Amino acid sequence: QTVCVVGLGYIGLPTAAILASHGHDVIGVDVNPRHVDEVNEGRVPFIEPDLETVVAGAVARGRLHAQAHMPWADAYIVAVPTPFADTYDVDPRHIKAAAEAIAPQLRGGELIILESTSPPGLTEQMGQYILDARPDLTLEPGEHNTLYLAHCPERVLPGRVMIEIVDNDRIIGGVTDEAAIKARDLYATFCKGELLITDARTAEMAKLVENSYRDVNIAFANELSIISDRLGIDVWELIELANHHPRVNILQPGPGVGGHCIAVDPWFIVAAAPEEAKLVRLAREVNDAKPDFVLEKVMSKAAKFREPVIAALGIAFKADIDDLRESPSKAIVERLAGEVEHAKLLIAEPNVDALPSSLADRPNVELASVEDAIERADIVLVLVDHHEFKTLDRELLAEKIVVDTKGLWR
Ligand code: SAJ
Repeated sequence: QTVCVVGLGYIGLPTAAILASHGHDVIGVDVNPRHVDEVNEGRVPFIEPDLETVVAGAVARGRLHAQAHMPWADAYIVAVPTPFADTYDVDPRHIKAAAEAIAPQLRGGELIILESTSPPGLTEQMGQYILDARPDLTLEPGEHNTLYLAHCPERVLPGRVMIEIVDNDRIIGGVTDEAAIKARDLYATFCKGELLITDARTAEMAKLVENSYRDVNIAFANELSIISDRLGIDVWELIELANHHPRVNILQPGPGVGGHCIAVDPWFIVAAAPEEAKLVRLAREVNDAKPDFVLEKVMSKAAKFREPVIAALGIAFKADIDDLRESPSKAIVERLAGEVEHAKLLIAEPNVDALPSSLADRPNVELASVEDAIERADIVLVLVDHHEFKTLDRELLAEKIVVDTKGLWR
């Protein structure tokens, strides 16, 4: 079977590589020529453990090939970005472009799977984009010109993608029952988890609900941290104690919620049901406001110094990754650099070699080793629980003012 994977990013490329290593002939399509070239050389344009080995092997055996133009294939897997527009509703432009590129290639009988995170209805909308371009085709099953359309959301955790892509259970949402069965048969060739069949809308919603569940739980933890601060209680001890109850499992507070999934997906639910999605919206607002609380805390400490030196530990969006996108820690540091007068900011981020331009261009900001940053600082601000910080010599912190948003050094 020839499978075409559209979009060779964090999800598309691992999926293409795994399919190729399970006997499929895979063509990866990407609009970025640099991505295409790198993949054809067996390289990966971002960090993900074990991915490069599988990509290089598949390319060397001739099973995986990348190109810019859309080919014909028995099955298409679409994994392009679905960002939100200003209104918090989805911006479907990449889905539309993919659909319009696939449409002219189709002969009837093909399976088309949308993996990108989608608000309820987007899979059907993608089908409509295709049918608008190809009125000679149909979604009605059993005809010579039938297209089989399904939504199979990805649920892999960055950093564990190559394990989770095979081991996780998968939700398979067919626009028709026949499409769901065809999609299930394709995933069965590489997926060891359970393959759970439903309709496309429920599958779309299930993915959004999983990430919202986590967002609501983290918002609860973040609110508890603010309440505990007011009441003079150690929130980490509090949560640890409460979690001993067999039916309680509170997540951890932090400087806010980042990444491109948990901080985005709940908004699709809010956009789809604005009147009803009260708790989902409030959780987003609580998590988005957490950086303000951290900022105020640091500013009140900094006010005691004429020229405060602040060591900021971590700017990634979570522990032990190099991903700075949608990072609340990075946003906090940017605001500190702009808003605290005469402050000097020393940033320790062991996972990057250089600061992003939003920070690098500022005269009062410097990338430093964690030891150097702490030694020179008046205030030490912990923003990410990277493993390098956990094992630090506590002697370094004597006489420092510490603002610890991750409860590392309790
Ligand atoms: N965070 C906390 N406290 C916690 C856990 C996380 O503040 O107790 C913060 C993190 O620091 C980070 C953000 O939340 O800023 C998100 O991190 P994460 O590790 O919870 O999730 P992501 O965004 O890396 O990946 C999530 C995963 N979804 C779930 O666990 C339900 C992953 O399985 C999904 O595939 C991914 O979103 C996605 O692509 O949707």
